[in-house]
Amino acid sequence: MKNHPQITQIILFGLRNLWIGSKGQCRMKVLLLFALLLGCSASVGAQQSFVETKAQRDQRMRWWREARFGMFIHWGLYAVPAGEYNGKRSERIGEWIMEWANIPRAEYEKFAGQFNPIKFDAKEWVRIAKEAGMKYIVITSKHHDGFAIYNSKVSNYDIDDATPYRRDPIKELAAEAKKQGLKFCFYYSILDWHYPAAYVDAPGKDPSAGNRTTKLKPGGKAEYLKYMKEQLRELITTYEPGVLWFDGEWQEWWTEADGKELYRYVRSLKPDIIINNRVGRGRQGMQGMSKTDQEYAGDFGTPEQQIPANGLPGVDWESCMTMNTTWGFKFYDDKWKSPEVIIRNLIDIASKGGNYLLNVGPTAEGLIPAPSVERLAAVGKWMKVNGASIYGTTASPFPKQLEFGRATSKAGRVYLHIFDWPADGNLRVPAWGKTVTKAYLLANPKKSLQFIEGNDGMTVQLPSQAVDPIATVVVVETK
Ligand code: JFZ
Repeated sequence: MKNHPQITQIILFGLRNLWIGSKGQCRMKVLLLFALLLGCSASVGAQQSFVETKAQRDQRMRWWREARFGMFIHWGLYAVPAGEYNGKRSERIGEWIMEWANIPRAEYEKFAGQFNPIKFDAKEWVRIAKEAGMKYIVITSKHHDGFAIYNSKVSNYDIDDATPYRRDPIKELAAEAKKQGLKFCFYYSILDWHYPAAYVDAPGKDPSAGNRTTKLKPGGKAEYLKYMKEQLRELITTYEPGVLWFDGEWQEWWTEADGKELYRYVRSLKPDIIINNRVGRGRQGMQGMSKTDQEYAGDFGTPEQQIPANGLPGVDWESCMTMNTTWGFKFYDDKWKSPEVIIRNLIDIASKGGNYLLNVGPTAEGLIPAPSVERLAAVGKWMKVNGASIYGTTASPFPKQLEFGRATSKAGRVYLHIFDWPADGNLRVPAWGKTVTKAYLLANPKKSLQFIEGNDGMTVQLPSQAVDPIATVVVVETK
């Protein structure tokens, strides 16, 4: 609301003239009018508190756009069964076990007694993320199962009250993230399988088990909204998260108006916070983008387990992905993506102007699984050399997908990510309307590469062998 102060000034000016030019009873009327206008403008301000100028929005989104790479952490009671219940396993995701194994609430609650993450080490978790080159952490404060992984004062169903651990690991994690320079953020599920007013109405299902959708008993919605807001207030005021990443919004009882209202509420508690589009009803399926970004609540789109083919110019978005096939820990899921796939995903996403939120699912003991740690170390090794081609970059300047790999841009330069090394060592780069002044390998900036510019592009002479077979980065400086 940039115009807001100006409008107020104009109104005040008008009122001053009215005041000067009036007497007695008339002055009373002016006073009344003044009070009325004041009330109006205040309520407009509150209602539209999330309306901001482009410059204000750019400022708020700045760290997030520059970061490009974050760690998603799915950690909760589902790490106890770890994908197996009464001998039953599933191809489905681990944090949905209360749904796919049809576990009644009272049974699921018992996992709390076995959740004792004595090996949790906040410093180590943050170190793993930081070493990978990640700039922020988004952790599940409460997933669909309703269990709070932080110390919630408005619930006993949380790690501090209901588990033998009797501590708040999130306090330590938030503090450690801040210490090591990473932004600390929360996931929060609107869908809640544990809330008393929620029940399942589906054939063959326990009414208190998990389900894709739940219903709320009469009067339950107002009660639940109050509870949710109290938890969100705790999360925001205690841990000062940079992002609130909502989920579970596809419930039929959750409306776009609810989403807008929740968005405003969260922003009112922390004006510079960033909120994903799953707060409202604007998300279109798993591609995750809002139908139109002006109309729907939320600051960024959330493609899940996928990368939009052509990126989404002018829209902020973040692809969240797993490293195996589950978000929450499953002890038998060994379908790990290779470091090559993960690194190239990061590059692909950056080349399309998005962020990459890469998931880990720690165990009930508090450990990030070793295969995840290994892969993150490999990403970190690549990022140490090539991070400049990812952080603070914007999408590829080329109108068509490059044949040899991907590209990102920054003021005065383009980064070329070579996936397929040219057999003859000559990298053909299509023209993009800029005059090239210099080319070199990001891994070796002191040594310039020869290049020839033609009408339809340039050819860069590369070493005969790939410097990094996963992705070698060539920097091209332009006028
Ligand atoms: C959601 C969660 O359900 C999932 O557990 C995980 O947290 C992921 C990051 O986000 O994934 C979805 C989102 C939407 C649907 C299903 C799973 N849906 O609409 O059916």
